[in-house]
Amino acid sequence: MNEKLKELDKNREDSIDQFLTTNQGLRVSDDQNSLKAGDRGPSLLEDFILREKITHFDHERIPERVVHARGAAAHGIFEAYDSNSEFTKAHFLQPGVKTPVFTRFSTVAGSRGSTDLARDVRGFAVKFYTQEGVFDLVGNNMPVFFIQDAIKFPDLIHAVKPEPNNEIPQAASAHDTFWDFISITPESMHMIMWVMSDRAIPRSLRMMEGFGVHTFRFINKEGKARFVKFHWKPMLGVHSVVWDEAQLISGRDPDFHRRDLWDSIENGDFPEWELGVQIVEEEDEHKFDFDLLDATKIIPEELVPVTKLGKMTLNRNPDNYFAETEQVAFHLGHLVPGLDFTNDPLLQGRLFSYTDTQLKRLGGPNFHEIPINRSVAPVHNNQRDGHMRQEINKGQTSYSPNTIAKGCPFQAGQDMSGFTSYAERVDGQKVRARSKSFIDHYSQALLFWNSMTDTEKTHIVKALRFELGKVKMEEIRKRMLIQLAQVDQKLAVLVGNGLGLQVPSAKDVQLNLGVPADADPADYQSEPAKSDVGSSEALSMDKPQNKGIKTRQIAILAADGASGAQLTAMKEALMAEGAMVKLVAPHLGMLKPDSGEAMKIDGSLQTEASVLYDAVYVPGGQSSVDTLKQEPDAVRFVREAFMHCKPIAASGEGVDFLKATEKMGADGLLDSEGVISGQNSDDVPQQFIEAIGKHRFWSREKSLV
Ligand code: HDE
Repeated sequence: MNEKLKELDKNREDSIDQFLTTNQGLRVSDDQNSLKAGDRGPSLLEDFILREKITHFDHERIPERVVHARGAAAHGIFEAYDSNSEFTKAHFLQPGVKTPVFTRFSTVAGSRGSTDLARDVRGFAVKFYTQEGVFDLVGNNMPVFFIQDAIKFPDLIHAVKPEPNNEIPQAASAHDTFWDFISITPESMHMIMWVMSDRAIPRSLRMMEGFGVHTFRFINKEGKARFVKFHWKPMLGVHSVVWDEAQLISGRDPDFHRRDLWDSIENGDFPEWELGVQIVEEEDEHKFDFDLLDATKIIPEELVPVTKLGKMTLNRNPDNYFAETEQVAFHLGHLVPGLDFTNDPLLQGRLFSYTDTQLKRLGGPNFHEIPINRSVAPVHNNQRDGHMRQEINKGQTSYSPNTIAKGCPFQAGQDMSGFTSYAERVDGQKVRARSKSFIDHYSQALLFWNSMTDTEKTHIVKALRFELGKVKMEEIRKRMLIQLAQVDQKLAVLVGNGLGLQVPSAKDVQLNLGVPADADPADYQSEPAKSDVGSSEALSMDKPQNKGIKTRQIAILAADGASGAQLTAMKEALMAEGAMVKLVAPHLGMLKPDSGEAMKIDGSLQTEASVLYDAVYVPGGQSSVDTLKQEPDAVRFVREAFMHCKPIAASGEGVDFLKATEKMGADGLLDSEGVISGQNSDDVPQQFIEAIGKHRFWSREKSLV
C-alpha cells in the first residue's frame, strides 16, 4: 500500500457489523419512523434524529466544477526512470523514486451527470504526493488550447456551455454561441482542429495521451533552467471511437469511460502511462517560428523528441466518489523544487483561478486538509482557523518571525529542499497587449490537418459538418468557412459542401474580431498560414501502434446450439492475449452449446449493443445461427460493428449469419477488410486477434477527401 493510501486509512469508515448511530455516536433504535404525537399525528420538532438526518441530506450538494464537472479518478503510483537528474532536482523524478498519485480525468463542458462520450477535450489532472509536497500536473488530452490569454477564458466557457436563456444543449459544442465565438477568435483554430478530430471521442480514458499544454521549467541542482512541455503516453496506444458510435454509447451507457476505468482497475488491468518531456535549452527559446509562451502551439516532436521520465500506474479505485474524486482540488501552483512556470499568459491566469475556485467549491481556505488533498510531506505554517479547520495547532505563536517558539517553523534554504522561484529577469512596460510573436494562428492548424490520414481528415470534415449543421445562424457558418479557408481551402470547401454553402471570401462577411477601440486591428488578425508547414507523424492516431489486444472488449454473439468447440477455442485464444470476452445471447441465463457444458451468458441483446464492444465473433452451430437470424437486435449488433469499422469474425455456420446481415443493410460486409470468415475455424482466432490489434478498418468508410 502506498504512503498516501496508508495516510487515507485513518479517514476510512466501514459500517459492516456496526450499529447505526447519529453523528454524535448515539445508537439509533428506529431509523424508519419519525417521532410523532400519536401514530397518525404530526411529527415532533424535538425529533433530533429526524432533523439531523434531513438537515445533513439538505446540505449534501456542493457546487460542481465550473468546468471539468464530470470526471472519474483513480489512485496509483509514479515511478521515475533513471536519467532525469541532469534536468531537474525534483525529488519525485530522481532514479527509482516511487510517488503516490491520484489522477482525475474529465470532460470539460458538460455537467456532472452528462455523458462521457461528448465531443470534448478531456482533462488529465495528476496529483503527485511527493516527499517535497504536492505537485499537480493539470493537463488535457490535447496539447494546445483555444485561447492565448486567460482573460478570455470566461468568454470561451460561456460560449460553449448551454445557452443562458434555455440551458440547451448539454455537454455539446454544436450550437450557435460556441461557433459564434470561435468564428471571430482565429487563435482558436489550431485547437479547433484537435477538438474536431477523433481525439475528442476517445475509446477509453486509458487510451488517451495527456499534455501539460503550457511550457514549464525544469531546474537542476546547479540551478540551470530548461523549458519543458509535459506529455503522457498511454501504454495501450491512442484510440478513439467514431462519432455515430459515440452518440449511441451516450444512450446505451453514458458512464462508458468511467465504467471502463473502474472495471479495468478492479480486474487488475492497471492503466499505465509514461511521462515524458520535450526539453528546450534556455538559449534556444527564440529558435522556433512560434512562441514557446503561446499555448496554442505545439513543439512538433520531430523538432524536439519526448524524453521519458517515468511511468504512472493506476492501481486502485477510490472508495468514495464524493470524498475523493469530487473533493480533490488541483492547482498549477502546487509545485515542488526543480519545477517552475513560464510567462505564458494563459498559465499565469490559471495560477489565480484554481485556488479561487476551490474556495467557492469546497467552501473555505482549509480544502488542503480534506483527506484526498493532504500532502504526505508534513505541513507546518502560521496559517490558522477558517471554516472546518481540522488541524489542532499547538503552541503560543502563529506568526513569523518569532522568538517565543525559537523561530519555528523555520524557513528552509535551497539545500533543505526550500522552494525558490527561478530568478528569471523580467523587464518591460506595463501594457495590456498581446505579443506579436503570438500572431500566426493558422500554420499549426494546417500542420495538424496535413498530418492526418484521409480517414482522419474525413472525420474532421464530418465533425465540422455536424457541429456547424446544428448552428442556426447562417452568418456564423459562413464566418467559420472563412476561418477554415485560412487553414486549408479544400477543408473549407468540403465542410461547405455539407452545409450547402460556398466558401465566402473574407470581405463578404463582416469580421468583428473583438478588437479594443484603441488597438490596431492588424494586431489581432493572423498572418496567413505558412506554406511549408509540413506534417508531424506524432499527431496522427491512424497508424500501426502494435500494442496488442489487452483489455479489449470482445462480444461472442451466440444462441443455444452454438458450436461449443469453436466458442471455447475463440474465448481461450482471446483471453490468452488479455482480451475481455463476453457471451451475448438473446436471453440471459445459461447457453446450451452443441457440445460440452452449459455456459453462463454475460449479457442479453436487450442490454448489450456492439457499440459497447471492440469486436464481435459469431461461432457456428446451425440452430444458434437460425435463432440469431430471427433476432433483429442480433443483426443490428453485427451491422453496427460493421458500420463502425470494427473487426468481425465468424466460423462454420456463423458465416451464414454474416451473409444474412450483409443482405440486411451491411453491403460488402463479407469482402471487407477486418472481416474474418472461415469455414476452417482453426485459423479464425489468430486472424481475429491480429485484426483486433488494428482497432478499426477505415476502408469500409466513404472517404470525403
Ligand atoms: Fe482549467 N480550470 N482553466 N484548464 N482545468 C479548472 O479548477 C482555468 C485550462 C483543467 O480534475 C477549474 O478545480 C482557467 C487549460 C483540468 O479537478 C478552474 C483557464 C488546461 C481541470 C479552471 C483554464 C486546463 C481544470 C474548475 C484559462 C489544460 C479539472 C474546477 C486560463 C492544460 C481538474 C477547478 C480536476 C479545472 C480554470 C485553462 C485543465 C475554474 C482560468 C489550458 C484538467 O479553476
